[in-house]
Amino acid sequence: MLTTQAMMAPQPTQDAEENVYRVVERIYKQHYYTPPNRTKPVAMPLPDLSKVVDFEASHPNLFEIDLKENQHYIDSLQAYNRECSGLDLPPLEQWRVYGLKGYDGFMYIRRLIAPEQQYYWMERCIKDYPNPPNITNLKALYGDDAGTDLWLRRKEPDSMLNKLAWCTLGYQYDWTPRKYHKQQPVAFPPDIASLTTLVAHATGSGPYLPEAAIVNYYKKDGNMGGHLDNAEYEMKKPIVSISFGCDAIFLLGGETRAIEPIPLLLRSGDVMIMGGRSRYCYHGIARVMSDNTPEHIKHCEQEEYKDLCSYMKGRRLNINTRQVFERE
Ligand SMILES: O=C(O)CCC(=O)C(=O)O
Repeated sequence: MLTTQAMMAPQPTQDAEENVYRVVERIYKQHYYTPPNRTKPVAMPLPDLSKVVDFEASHPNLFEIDLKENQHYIDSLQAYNRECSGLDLPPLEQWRVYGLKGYDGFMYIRRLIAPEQQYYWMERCIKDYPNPPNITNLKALYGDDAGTDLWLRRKEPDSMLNKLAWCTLGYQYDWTPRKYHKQQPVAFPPDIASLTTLVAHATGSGPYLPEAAIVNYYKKDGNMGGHLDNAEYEMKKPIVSISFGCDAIFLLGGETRAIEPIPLLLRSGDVMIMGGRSRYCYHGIARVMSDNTPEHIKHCEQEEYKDLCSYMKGRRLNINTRQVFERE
């Protein structure tokens, strides 16, 4: 059932029945529109957020998951001890994990990464991950040299930092034949591997071998269109997705675009797991809430992170990992 707001939104080009995902996406995504009697676009008011599921509040579709009832708990405790050193995560029994009714295999861990730890991850995303052998959208556009040491070169007149949109880690997806090449492994960052292996174990998806990841860099008011992530040969293992920076409205749809997506509010330091049938669902970022820069970024007190936090104002980062190949 579409909301009144959806019906008032500009009509999509395709049949709405086919494209309910896009109709909902437009509600949240649009910042400007041109009224019929005007030539210039005008700013839209903030969309109605009353339907957005906030994991910090109660919602009829949310339920809490007790990891101790999970048969993998003991396993994950061992994994925790093995993997957690240096990650500084809360003890496993303090993790707040939520499921979403109707979305098999979806889980959400609230505030897993504390603000002080978020600085570490944001720094890695901006300073380290976009360097070779990892590929960035800039390398794809401008060739080999582009994109290296973007942070160090950020004050140069031709700095490309602002154009950084994504970087890929580990196995590289080859867009021409649309596949990963098993014979061409690329080293995967051990810190992301430890974190996401632990998360997958603890939530019942172990063993998990993160082999490829995308880091997304969202600018002010950015978004990412609805899509499926179905290029991996191993689809039984989840996508583990971590958010940093501004809040965002994530749409979790169904296995076709005809199914109305549910809007979820993703916050900095939270981790989302898309396994089970949710791994096959359309999803995307309808809106980065650029006015909601978290306090610890807006008013960073740690000298060494001040520049980084100033770059992060109005922006969002996301790391998402996948196991690509079936392993015994
Ligand atoms: O930014 C996000 O949270 C979603 C990213 C995503 O869906 C993707 O990279 O495939």
